[in-house]
Amino acid sequence: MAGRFASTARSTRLTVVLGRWLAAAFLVCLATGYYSHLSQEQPAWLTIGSRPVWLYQVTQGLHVTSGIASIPLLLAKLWSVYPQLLVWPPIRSVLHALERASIALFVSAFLVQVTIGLINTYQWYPWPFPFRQTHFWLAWVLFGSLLLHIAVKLPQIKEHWRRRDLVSDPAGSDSSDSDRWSRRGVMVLTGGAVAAVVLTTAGQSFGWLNGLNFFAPRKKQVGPQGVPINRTAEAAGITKSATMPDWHLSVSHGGSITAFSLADLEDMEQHEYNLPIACVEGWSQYANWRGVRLQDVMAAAGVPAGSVLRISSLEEQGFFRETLMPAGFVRDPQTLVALALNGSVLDIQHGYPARIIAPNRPGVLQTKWLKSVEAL
Ligand code: HEM
Ligand SMILES: Nc1nc2c(c(=O)[nH]1)N[C@H]1C(S)=C(S)[C@@H](COP(=O)(O)O)O[C@H]1N2
Ligand SMILES: [Mo]
Repeated sequence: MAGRFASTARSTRLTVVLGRWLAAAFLVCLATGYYSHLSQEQPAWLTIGSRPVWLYQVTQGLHVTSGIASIPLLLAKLWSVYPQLLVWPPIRSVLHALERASIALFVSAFLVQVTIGLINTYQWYPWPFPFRQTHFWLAWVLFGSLLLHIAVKLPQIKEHWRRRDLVSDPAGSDSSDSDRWSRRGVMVLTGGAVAAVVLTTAGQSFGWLNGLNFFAPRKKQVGPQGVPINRTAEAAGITKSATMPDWHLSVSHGGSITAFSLADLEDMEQHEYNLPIACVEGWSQYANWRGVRLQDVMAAAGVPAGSVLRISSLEEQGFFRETLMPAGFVRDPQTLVALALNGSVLDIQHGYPARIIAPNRPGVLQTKWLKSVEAL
């Protein structure tokens, strides 16, 4: 593989080392992605509990951060092998064709996956397909094609996994000191790129990096009452219905319906907890939420303990107008019908007159502008 593509910085060892880092980022992404999926689907065979309160915040912060880190790693790895993508003849045997097809699938799926993921976190949906479903199925495609890729490349991986330096061209290794330095240079450059994209975005999820958060879509402490928002009251079209004097929360089970006015809720015992909003898009923020325990409201309405709840918003359209809450979250004493945030009445942007805030719940399920709760 000589000619104009030959760069002495490329080596199998370099490709394997980059692949290890990329695989690590990918596996973190895959595991946390599936955890996010399960947190939202709450399948019957798996109970995801309400503790620790920060679990989803950490897993989804890791998801978006490791996903962002994987982008420069993938590009560096592609750079390290791209002369091989152009070899001639393009296909040498059936096995070779399969190998190339699996790599083509993996690389293109990866590029699509990280691109739509990143664009989604900026709340831009320029494509006609549903993000979540596409991202979910691409994850399986990636997992499958990665296993195939690793199986095919196992000999090279084994040979170069433990080498001490980055020098390793199998055929007649005449790597010089300067080759070694340029390979280290590639690693330093790649590490620098990873550090740069991670450090300037991860502050949206991890508070201690807040000062460096230049590029993430959300910043901590920026928003009404010092908390970011995703969907505004105007976009949700609830500014009228949420400020009607006759607003009430209606709780139903069996045939019975109980209506709680805002004054009724304010008259009940109030509790305050420091809990995070942890958006599926990676940003998160702790705040002091004050209100009535959801379990107290349910008890006052005569809802049997252990019921699953369907929680509805005043919002008439949109994905998040309705959520199901498993009994484990209803039972948690920190799960609130929140009326106040950081010491003052809930801003309309945060769900006035009342919203749900529960520990260890994906942000999308923390329903704002409550209208009704139905026990199923
Ligand atoms: C190879 C990399 C990746 C894999 C394998 C992966 C996998 C997943 C999976 C399985 C889910 C759950 C989908 C569901 O709930 O059905 C998910 C969710 C998500 N991922 Fe990724 N992801 C990757 C990269 C990224 C990147 C780079 C970003 C953004 C920078 C990103 C942003 C998101 C977001 C915002 C969600 C939440 C979607 C929602 O619930 O609405 N992902 N990911
Ligand atoms: N009714 C309703 N509730 C909602 C949403 C919504 O669009 N409609 N967005 C959710 C999302 S995606 C997040 S991250 C949180 C954000 O909460 P905040 O605006 O109070 O910060 O609210 C959730 N509750
Ligand atoms: Mo969100």
